[in-house]
Amino acid sequence: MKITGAKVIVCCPSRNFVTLKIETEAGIHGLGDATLNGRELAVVAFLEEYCIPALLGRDARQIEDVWHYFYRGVYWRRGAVSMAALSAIDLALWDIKGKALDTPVYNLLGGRSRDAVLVYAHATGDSLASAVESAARCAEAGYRAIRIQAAVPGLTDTYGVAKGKVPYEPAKRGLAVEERWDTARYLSFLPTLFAEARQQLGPDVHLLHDVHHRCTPIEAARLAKQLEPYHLWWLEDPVAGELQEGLRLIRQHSTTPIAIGEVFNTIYDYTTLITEQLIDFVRMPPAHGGGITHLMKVAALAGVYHVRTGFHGATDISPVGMAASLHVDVTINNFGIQEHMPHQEIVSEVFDVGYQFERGVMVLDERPGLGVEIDEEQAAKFPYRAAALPVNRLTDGTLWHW
Ligand code: KDG
Ligand code: MG
Repeated sequence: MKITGAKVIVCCPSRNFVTLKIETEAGIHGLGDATLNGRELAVVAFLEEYCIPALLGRDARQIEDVWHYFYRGVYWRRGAVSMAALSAIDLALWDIKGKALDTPVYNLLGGRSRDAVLVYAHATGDSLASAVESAARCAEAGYRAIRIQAAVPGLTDTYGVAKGKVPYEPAKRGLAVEERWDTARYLSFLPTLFAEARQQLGPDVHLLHDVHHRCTPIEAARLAKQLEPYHLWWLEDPVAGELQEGLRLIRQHSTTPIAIGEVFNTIYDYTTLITEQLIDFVRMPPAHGGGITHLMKVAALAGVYHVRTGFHGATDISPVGMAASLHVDVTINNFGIQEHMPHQEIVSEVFDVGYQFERGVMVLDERPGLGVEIDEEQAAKFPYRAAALPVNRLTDGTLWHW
Protein backbone atom coordinates (compact mmCIF):
# COMPACT_ATOMS: atom_id res chain seq x y z
CA MET A 1 0.00 0.00 0.00
CA LYS A 2 2.09 2.90 -1.34
CA ILE A 3 2.17 6.28 0.38
CA THR A 4 1.01 8.73 -2.28
CA GLY A 5 0.90 11.98 -0.33
CA ALA A 6 1.43 13.61 3.02
CA LYS A 7 0.75 17.06 4.38
CA VAL A 8 0.98 18.97 7.62
CA ILE A 9 -2.08 20.75 9.00
CA VAL A 10 -1.42 23.51 11.54
CA CYS A 11 -4.35 25.00 13.41
CA CYS A 12 -5.07 26.94 16.57
CA PRO A 13 -8.53 26.28 18.01
CA SER A 14 -7.65 27.93 21.39
CA ARG A 15 -4.08 26.50 21.14
CA ASN A 16 -1.76 25.28 18.40
CA PHE A 17 -1.89 21.74 17.03
CA VAL A 18 0.25 20.21 14.29
CA THR A 19 -1.28 17.21 12.51
CA LEU A 20 0.38 15.02 9.89
CA LYS A 21 -1.94 13.44 7.32
CA ILE A 22 -0.54 10.56 5.27
CA GLU A 23 -2.44 9.36 2.18
CA THR A 24 -2.16 6.00 0.42
CA GLU A 25 -2.95 4.55 -2.99
CA ALA A 26 -5.74 2.54 -1.29
CA GLY A 27 -7.55 5.80 -0.54
CA ILE A 28 -6.99 5.30 3.20
CA HIS A 29 -5.40 8.11 5.16
CA GLY A 30 -3.89 8.24 8.63
CA LEU A 31 -3.32 11.04 11.15
CA GLY A 32 -0.39 11.70 13.47
CA ASP A 33 0.15 14.32 16.18
CA ALA A 34 3.29 16.42 15.59
CA THR A 35 2.55 19.13 18.17
CA LEU A 36 5.60 20.28 20.17
CA ASN A 37 4.55 23.10 22.45
CA GLY A 38 6.24 26.39 21.53
CA ARG A 39 8.31 24.65 18.81
CA GLU A 40 5.47 23.79 16.42
CA LEU A 41 6.92 25.28 13.24
CA ALA A 42 10.31 23.61 13.74
CA VAL A 43 8.56 20.22 13.51
CA VAL A 44 6.53 21.42 10.50
CA ALA A 45 9.74 22.40 8.66
CA PHE A 46 11.44 19.13 9.56
CA LEU A 47 8.45 17.11 8.32
CA GLU A 48 7.93 19.13 5.14
CA GLU A 49 11.57 19.52 4.12
CA TYR A 50 13.04 16.16 5.13
CA CYS A 51 10.50 13.52 6.13
CA ILE A 52 7.61 13.84 3.68
CA PRO A 53 9.77 13.65 0.52
CA ALA A 54 11.39 10.49 1.93
CA LEU A 55 8.02 8.96 2.85
CA LEU A 56 6.48 9.13 -0.62
CA GLY A 57 6.39 5.76 -2.37
CA ARG A 58 7.11 3.72 0.81
CA ASP A 59 4.79 0.89 1.84
CA ALA A 60 2.48 2.19 4.60
CA ARG A 61 2.13 -1.36 5.96
CA GLN A 62 5.83 -1.59 6.90
CA ILE A 63 5.63 0.42 10.11
CA GLU A 64 8.68 -1.12 11.79
CA ASP A 65 10.90 -0.57 8.75
CA VAL A 66 9.71 3.01 8.23
CA TRP A 67 10.36 3.69 11.93
CA HIS A 68 13.95 2.49 11.63
CA TYR A 69 14.41 4.37 8.36
CA PHE A 70 13.70 7.64 10.19
CA TYR A 71 15.53 6.69 13.42
CA ARG A 72 18.44 4.33 12.74
CA GLY A 73 18.77 5.51 9.17
CA VAL A 74 19.41 9.10 10.26
CA TYR A 75 22.79 10.36 11.39
CA TRP A 76 21.37 13.29 13.47
CA ARG A 77 19.01 11.17 15.48
CA ARG A 78 16.94 11.71 18.68
CA GLY A 79 15.96 15.12 20.05
CA ALA A 80 12.52 16.60 20.65
CA VAL A 81 11.92 17.97 17.13
CA SER A 82 13.01 14.86 15.21
CA MET A 83 11.21 12.51 17.57
CA ALA A 84 7.96 14.53 17.45
CA ALA A 85 8.09 14.22 13.66
CA LEU A 86 8.89 10.49 13.77
CA SER A 87 6.10 9.98 16.32
CA ALA A 88 3.60 11.64 14.00
CA ILE A 89 4.67 9.42 11.10
CA ASP A 90 4.34 6.32 13.26
CA LEU A 91 0.91 7.30 14.62
CA ALA A 92 -0.39 7.98 11.10
CA LEU A 93 0.83 4.58 9.89
CA TRP A 94 -0.88 2.74 12.79
CA ASP A 95 -4.04 4.72 12.01
CA ILE A 96 -3.83 3.56 8.38
CA LYS A 97 -3.22 -0.07 9.37
CA GLY A 98 -6.21 -0.06 11.72
CA LYS A 99 -8.45 1.44 9.06
CA ALA A 100 -7.18 -0.99 6.42
CA LEU A 101 -7.95 -3.95 8.71
CA ASP A 102 -11.17 -2.29 9.94
CA THR A 103 -10.24 -2.55 13.61
CA PRO A 104 -9.18 -0.21 16.44
CA VAL A 105 -5.41 0.07 16.86
CA TYR A 106 -5.59 -1.55 20.31
CA ASN A 107 -6.58 -4.83 18.63
CA LEU A 108 -3.32 -4.73 16.68
CA LEU A 109 -1.27 -4.16 19.85
CA GLY A 110 -2.53 -7.21 21.73
CA GLY A 111 -6.15 -6.33 22.39
CA ARG A 112 -7.81 -4.80 25.42
CA SER A 113 -6.37 -5.58 28.85
CA ARG A 114 -9.00 -3.47 30.60
CA ASP A 115 -12.43 -1.99 29.96
CA ALA A 116 -11.44 1.63 30.45
CA VAL A 117 -8.46 3.84 31.27
CA LEU A 118 -8.01 5.43 34.71
CA VAL A 119 -7.28 9.15 34.28
CA TYR A 120 -6.22 11.92 36.61
CA ALA A 121 -7.61 15.43 36.72
CA HIS A 122 -5.89 18.76 37.31
CA ALA A 123 -6.89 20.71 40.43
CA THR A 124 -5.39 24.16 40.78
CA GLY A 125 -5.85 27.14 43.07
CA ASP A 126 -4.39 30.52 43.90
CA SER A 127 -4.29 29.49 47.59
CA LEU A 128 -4.10 26.30 49.61
CA ALA A 129 -7.83 26.44 50.35
CA SER A 130 -8.91 27.07 46.76
CA ALA A 131 -6.65 24.27 45.46
CA VAL A 132 -8.20 21.80 47.90
CA GLU A 133 -11.69 23.05 46.91
CA SER A 134 -10.77 22.56 43.27
CA ALA A 135 -9.67 18.98 44.08
CA ALA A 136 -12.99 18.36 45.88
CA ARG A 137 -14.85 19.51 42.75
CA CYS A 138 -12.80 17.07 40.64
CA ALA A 139 -13.74 14.26 43.04
CA GLU A 140 -17.43 15.25 42.71
CA ALA A 141 -17.07 15.10 38.93
CA GLY A 142 -16.05 11.46 39.32
CA TYR A 143 -12.26 11.63 39.16
CA ARG A 144 -10.56 9.02 41.34
CA ALA A 145 -7.11 10.53 40.85
CA ILE A 146 -6.29 14.23 41.14
CA ARG A 147 -3.12 16.22 40.60
CA ILE A 148 -2.99 19.27 42.87
CA GLN A 149 -0.97 22.43 42.11
CA ALA A 150 -1.35 25.57 44.23
CA ALA A 151 0.17 29.04 44.15
CA VAL A 152 3.14 29.18 46.52
CA PRO A 153 2.56 32.02 49.04
CA GLY A 154 4.83 34.96 48.24
CA LEU A 155 5.35 34.06 44.56
CA THR A 156 3.49 35.85 41.74
CA ASP A 157 3.52 32.82 39.39
CA THR A 158 3.54 29.13 40.12
CA TYR A 159 3.69 26.39 37.49
CA GLY A 160 0.32 24.73 36.84
CA VAL A 161 -1.89 27.35 38.48
CA ALA A 162 -4.69 28.90 36.44
CA LYS A 163 -5.15 32.68 36.63
CA GLY A 164 -8.72 33.93 37.03
CA LYS A 165 -11.45 31.90 35.34
CA VAL A 166 -9.41 31.03 32.21
CA PRO A 167 -8.38 27.33 32.09
CA TYR A 168 -4.65 26.80 32.72
CA GLU A 169 -2.58 26.68 29.54
CA PRO A 170 1.22 26.42 29.87
CA ALA A 171 2.11 28.32 26.66
CA LYS A 172 1.37 32.05 26.49
CA ARG A 173 0.97 34.18 23.34
CA GLY A 174 4.10 35.84 21.96
CA LEU A 175 7.61 35.53 23.35
CA ALA A 176 8.39 33.64 26.55
CA VAL A 177 7.38 35.44 29.73
CA GLU A 178 9.79 35.29 32.66
CA GLU A 179 8.60 33.91 35.98
CA ARG A 180 10.25 33.94 39.42
CA TRP A 181 10.78 30.92 41.63
CA ASP A 182 11.78 30.26 45.26
CA THR A 183 12.40 26.61 46.15
CA ALA A 184 12.65 27.26 49.91
CA ARG A 185 9.13 28.76 50.03
CA TYR A 186 7.81 25.87 47.90
CA LEU A 187 9.38 23.22 50.12
CA SER A 188 7.86 24.61 53.28
CA PHE A 189 4.43 25.11 51.66
CA LEU A 190 3.87 21.85 49.81
CA PRO A 191 3.57 19.41 52.76
CA THR A 192 0.91 21.70 54.30
CA LEU A 193 -1.08 21.55 51.03
CA PHE A 194 -1.05 17.76 50.91
CA ALA A 195 -1.76 17.38 54.63
CA GLU A 196 -4.94 19.43 54.15
CA ALA A 197 -5.88 17.74 50.86
CA ARG A 198 -5.54 14.24 52.34
CA GLN A 199 -7.51 15.23 55.40
CA GLN A 200 -10.37 16.78 53.43
CA LEU A 201 -10.51 14.32 50.53
CA GLY A 202 -10.08 11.13 52.57
CA PRO A 203 -7.88 8.08 52.03
CA ASP A 204 -9.38 6.71 48.79
CA VAL A 205 -8.68 9.38 46.19
CA HIS A 206 -5.28 9.16 44.49
CA LEU A 207 -3.28 12.38 44.87
CA LEU A 208 -0.53 13.48 42.48
CA HIS A 209 1.79 16.45 42.22
CA ASP A 210 4.13 17.83 39.53
CA VAL A 211 7.37 19.44 40.76
CA HIS A 212 8.11 20.41 37.14
CA HIS A 213 11.88 19.88 37.41
CA ARG A 214 12.39 22.59 40.05
CA CYS A 215 14.30 20.78 42.81
CA THR A 216 17.89 19.69 43.18
CA PRO A 217 18.23 15.97 43.98
CA ILE A 218 18.62 16.48 47.73
CA GLU A 219 15.72 18.96 47.83
CA ALA A 220 13.58 16.46 45.96
CA ALA A 221 14.60 13.72 48.39
CA ARG A 222 13.49 15.91 51.30
CA LEU A 223 10.18 16.68 49.62
CA ALA A 224 9.45 13.06 48.72
CA LYS A 225 10.19 12.05 52.31
CA GLN A 226 8.00 14.78 53.79
CA LEU A 227 5.07 13.82 51.53
CA GLU A 228 5.17 10.13 52.55
CA PRO A 229 2.37 10.41 55.17
CA TYR A 230 -0.06 11.61 52.46
CA HIS A 231 0.49 8.58 50.20
CA LEU A 232 0.84 10.24 46.83
CA TRP A 233 0.15 8.18 43.72
CA TRP A 234 3.23 9.94 42.39
CA LEU A 235 5.58 12.88 42.63
CA GLU A 236 6.31 13.96 39.07
CA ASP A 237 9.53 15.31 37.57
CA PRO A 238 11.07 16.03 41.00
CA VAL A 239 14.37 16.91 39.29
CA ALA A 240 15.42 17.76 35.74
CA GLY A 241 15.74 14.34 34.13
CA GLU A 242 19.09 14.80 32.42
CA LEU A 243 20.94 14.16 35.70
CA GLN A 244 19.74 10.59 36.02
CA GLU A 245 21.98 9.84 39.02
CA GLY A 246 19.90 12.39 40.91
CA LEU A 247 17.04 9.92 41.01
CA ARG A 248 19.19 7.54 43.11
CA LEU A 249 19.36 10.08 45.89
CA ILE A 250 15.56 10.41 45.97
CA ARG A 251 15.13 6.62 46.12
CA GLN A 252 17.61 6.31 49.00
CA HIS A 253 15.45 8.55 51.15
CA SER A 254 11.83 7.93 50.27
CA THR A 255 9.10 5.49 49.22
CA THR A 256 7.01 8.18 47.48
CA PRO A 257 6.51 6.86 43.91
CA ILE A 258 8.30 8.85 41.20
CA ALA A 259 7.13 9.63 37.64
CA ILE A 260 9.44 11.24 35.11
CA GLY A 261 10.05 11.92 31.47
CA GLU A 262 7.38 13.91 29.65
CA VAL A 263 10.31 15.67 27.95
CA PHE A 264 12.19 12.43 27.18
CA ASN A 265 12.07 11.08 23.66
CA THR A 266 13.72 7.65 23.40
CA ILE A 267 14.09 4.41 25.32
CA TYR A 268 17.71 5.41 26.02
CA ASP A 269 16.49 8.20 28.30
CA TYR A 270 14.87 5.50 30.44
CA THR A 271 17.16 2.45 30.44
CA THR A 272 19.09 3.35 33.63
CA LEU A 273 16.02 4.64 35.42
CA ILE A 274 14.01 1.52 34.62
CA THR A 275 16.66 -1.17 35.04
CA GLU A 276 17.87 0.29 38.35
CA GLN A 277 14.23 0.75 39.46
CA LEU A 278 14.79 4.42 40.23
CA ILE A 279 11.32 5.39 38.99
CA ASP A 280 7.81 4.00 39.14
CA PHE A 281 6.09 5.60 36.13
CA VAL A 282 7.09 6.40 32.54
CA ARG A 283 5.66 9.80 31.43
CA MET A 284 6.92 9.91 27.82
CA PRO A 285 3.83 9.67 25.55
CA PRO A 286 3.61 8.08 22.08
CA ALA A 287 3.21 11.56 20.55
CA HIS A 288 6.70 12.63 21.68
CA GLY A 289 8.53 9.37 22.32
CA GLY A 290 8.72 7.83 18.87
CA GLY A 291 5.11 6.81 18.42
CA ILE A 292 3.25 3.65 19.32
CA THR A 293 6.02 1.44 17.89
CA HIS A 294 8.64 2.81 20.28
CA LEU A 295 6.38 3.19 23.33
CA MET A 296 5.36 -0.47 23.14
CA LYS A 297 9.05 -1.32 23.50
CA VAL A 298 9.58 1.12 26.36
CA ALA A 299 6.48 -0.27 28.09
CA ALA A 300 7.75 -3.82 27.63
CA LEU A 301 11.11 -2.96 29.21
CA ALA A 302 9.35 -1.09 32.03
CA GLY A 303 7.03 -4.04 32.63
CA VAL A 304 9.95 -6.38 33.25
CA TYR A 305 11.03 -4.08 36.11
CA HIS A 306 7.51 -3.51 37.49
CA VAL A 307 7.55 0.08 36.31
CA ARG A 308 4.17 1.31 35.00
CA THR A 309 3.05 3.98 32.54
CA GLY A 310 1.41 7.35 33.18
CA PHE A 311 1.59 9.17 29.86
CA HIS A 312 1.74 12.93 29.56
CA GLY A 313 -1.69 14.22 28.52
CA ALA A 314 -1.57 18.01 28.81
CA THR A 315 -3.49 20.17 26.31
CA ASP A 316 -0.42 20.29 24.05
CA ILE A 317 -0.98 16.62 23.21
CA SER A 318 -3.57 16.90 20.40
CA PRO A 319 -6.68 14.69 20.27
CA VAL A 320 -4.75 12.45 17.83
CA GLY A 321 -1.87 12.10 20.31
CA MET A 322 -4.31 11.50 23.17
CA ALA A 323 -6.03 8.73 21.21
CA ALA A 324 -2.66 7.07 20.53
CA SER A 325 -1.90 7.10 24.27
CA LEU A 326 -5.30 5.61 25.05
CA HIS A 327 -4.83 2.75 22.58
CA VAL A 328 -1.54 1.84 24.31
CA ASP A 329 -3.06 2.41 27.79
CA VAL A 330 -5.93 0.03 27.20
CA THR A 331 -3.63 -2.66 25.81
CA ILE A 332 -0.52 -3.02 27.96
CA ASN A 333 -0.48 -4.96 31.21
CA ASN A 334 1.70 -2.43 33.06
CA PHE A 335 -0.57 0.58 32.49
CA GLY A 336 -0.74 2.83 35.55
CA ILE A 337 -2.72 5.97 34.86
CA GLN A 338 -3.32 8.53 32.08
CA GLU A 339 -3.16 12.31 32.45
CA HIS A 340 -6.37 14.05 31.37
CA MET A 341 -6.27 17.81 30.89
CA PRO A 342 -9.37 18.41 28.75
CA HIS A 343 -9.11 20.47 25.60
CA GLN A 344 -11.35 23.49 25.31
CA GLU A 345 -14.79 22.90 23.78
CA ILE A 346 -13.82 24.67 20.53
CA VAL A 347 -11.27 21.91 19.77
CA SER A 348 -14.20 19.58 18.97
CA GLU A 349 -15.10 21.87 16.03
CA VAL A 350 -11.88 20.65 14.38
CA PHE A 351 -11.29 17.14 15.77
CA ASP A 352 -13.90 14.39 16.05
CA VAL A 353 -12.77 11.84 18.66
CA GLY A 354 -13.68 8.27 19.54
CA TYR A 355 -12.96 8.50 23.25
CA GLN A 356 -14.91 10.00 26.11
CA PHE A 357 -14.64 10.67 29.83
CA GLU A 358 -17.00 8.75 32.10
CA ARG A 359 -16.73 9.01 35.91
CA GLY A 360 -12.98 8.81 36.40
CA VAL A 361 -12.07 6.78 33.33
CA MET A 362 -11.67 7.30 29.60
CA VAL A 363 -13.61 4.95 27.37
CA LEU A 364 -12.57 4.15 23.79
CA ASP A 365 -15.15 3.19 21.18
CA GLU A 366 -14.78 0.64 18.37
CA ARG A 367 -13.80 3.03 15.56
CA PRO A 368 -11.09 1.60 13.29
CA GLY A 369 -7.57 3.04 13.50
CA LEU A 370 -6.91 5.66 16.14
CA GLY A 371 -10.51 6.83 15.92
CA VAL A 372 -9.86 10.56 15.40
CA GLU A 373 -10.64 12.65 12.30
CA ILE A 374 -9.76 16.25 11.48
CA ASP A 375 -12.08 18.64 9.63
CA GLU A 376 -9.63 20.51 7.41
CA GLU A 377 -12.06 23.27 6.47
CA GLN A 378 -12.70 24.00 10.13
CA ALA A 379 -8.96 23.77 10.90
CA ALA A 380 -8.29 26.47 8.28
CA LYS A 381 -10.53 28.85 10.23
CA PHE A 382 -8.08 28.77 13.17
CA PRO A 383 -4.65 29.85 11.88
CA TYR A 384 -1.43 29.36 13.87
CA ARG A 385 -0.66 31.89 16.62
CA ALA A 386 2.82 32.07 18.12
CA ALA A 387 2.98 31.08 21.79
CA ALA A 388 5.85 30.13 24.08
CA LEU A 389 6.41 28.34 27.36
CA PRO A 390 7.65 30.56 30.21
CA VAL A 391 11.26 30.92 31.31
CA ASN A 392 12.01 30.68 35.01
CA ARG A 393 14.43 32.60 37.24
CA LEU A 394 15.17 32.36 40.94
CA THR A 395 14.21 35.43 42.96
CA ASP A 396 17.78 36.79 42.63
CA GLY A 397 17.57 36.54 38.85
CA THR A 398 19.48 33.27 38.35
CA LEU A 399 18.09 31.31 35.42
CA TRP A 400 16.36 28.11 36.62
CA HIS A 401 14.44 25.12 35.27
CA TRP A 402 10.84 25.88 34.29
O1 KDG B 1 4.22 21.90 27.19
C1 KDG B 1 4.48 21.81 28.54
C2 KDG B 1 3.32 21.19 29.27
O2 KDG B 1 2.85 20.08 28.61
C3 KDG B 1 3.70 20.81 30.67
O3 KDG B 1 4.06 21.95 31.37
C4 KDG B 1 2.55 20.12 31.35
O4 KDG B 1 4.02 19.29 33.04
C5 KDG B 1 2.98 19.20 32.44
C6 KDG B 1 2.07 18.10 32.80
O5 KDG B 1 2.46 17.31 33.64
O6 KDG B 1 0.99 18.04 32.23
MG1 MG C 1 4.49 17.45 34.04
